[in-house]
Amino acid sequence: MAVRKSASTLTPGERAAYVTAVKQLKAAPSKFTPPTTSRYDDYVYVHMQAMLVIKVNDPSKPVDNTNWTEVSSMRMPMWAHRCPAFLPWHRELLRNFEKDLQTVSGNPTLGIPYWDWSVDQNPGSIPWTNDFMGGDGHDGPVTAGPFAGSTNWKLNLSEDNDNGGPGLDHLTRGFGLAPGFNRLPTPAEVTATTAVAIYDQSTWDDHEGSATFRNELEGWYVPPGSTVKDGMHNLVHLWVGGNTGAMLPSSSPNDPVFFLHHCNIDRLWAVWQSLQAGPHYAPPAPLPGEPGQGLNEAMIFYDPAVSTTPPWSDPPATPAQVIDHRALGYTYDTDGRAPAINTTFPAIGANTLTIGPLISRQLTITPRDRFKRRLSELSEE
Ligand SMILES: [Cu+2]
Repeated sequence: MAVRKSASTLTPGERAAYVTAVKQLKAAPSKFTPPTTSRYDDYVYVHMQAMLVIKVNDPSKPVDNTNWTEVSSMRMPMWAHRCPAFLPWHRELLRNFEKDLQTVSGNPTLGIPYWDWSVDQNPGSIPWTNDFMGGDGHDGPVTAGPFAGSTNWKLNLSEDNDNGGPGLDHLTRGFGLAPGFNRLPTPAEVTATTAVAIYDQSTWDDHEGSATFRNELEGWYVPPGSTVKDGMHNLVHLWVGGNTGAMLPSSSPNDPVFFLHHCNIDRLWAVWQSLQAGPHYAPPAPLPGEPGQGLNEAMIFYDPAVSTTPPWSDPPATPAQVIDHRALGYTYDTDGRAPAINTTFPAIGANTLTIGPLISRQLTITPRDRFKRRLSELSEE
């Protein structure tokens, strides 16, 4: 059983062991057919396939930045984002990533650490130290730490932020530089999000008026009066990525902090389950035209048109199979601990579902980039 701990509580030895395991995964062979450059890159590839429709130029060769083309900048229908499966899909991704880390490190209890960004907000502290994730790039290359520069950490598969198509070969960040996304989520916002009783509900997407747990945790619903336009999960991607960073496009798992961020998102799903009566996932039945979303429906992790083997050998998990994280072989150091409730925060809209009249979709391309592209595309139809 792996214990997933707060990154802020790891010892220097635990930080070093985690970095070593991640780098071992970057040196391990791909399991896709055709292969990517490494097992780590398989996770980048799974995430890219979930957001874009891509084509492999030459299937007889490995898939890297010289061998793929963007067919569509937004996969529709969605597999993993702006939809109910957002939480179980990323849970399954992280579970397999963790199992791979355990295999390459020979440590069956290795757990992905989580970055509690509502608490650990200092850009000079954990997770950003030079013995762990490294630091800021100020809208440019990360210059320190184990993942700085393409010789230490090469991005073999990456998407350009603005144009689709291949991106940079090195890690970039821009803490807080995207206009309007200059801060991280607060403890009060975590409290408000976990107070929302309903997991998800029609319209089951990224509707800005849909105050469900999944939509608020993903970051599309933002309570009235907030100082940011996107919250929680989206806001963290945008804060780390800035205007041009690796955390913005579909290839965001290229930044190793992706897994620490999503580990915290996964933990908050577990915290929410301990607070709310449930149901802890919805919809119970498949959604017409939206594959991979029903409680007992297999989620989708790759496109058979570009890969002839799945990314991992398990039969594809359903949301129902991953609701209980302990049954998957890991716990959080916060399991069973009463979460801190911020009593000073007016829980605006918590426990109520407000879906406004169908909003007119706006055409606005900002550094929010991928995160808003679907709305802009819909308005063009
Ligand atoms: Cu994602």
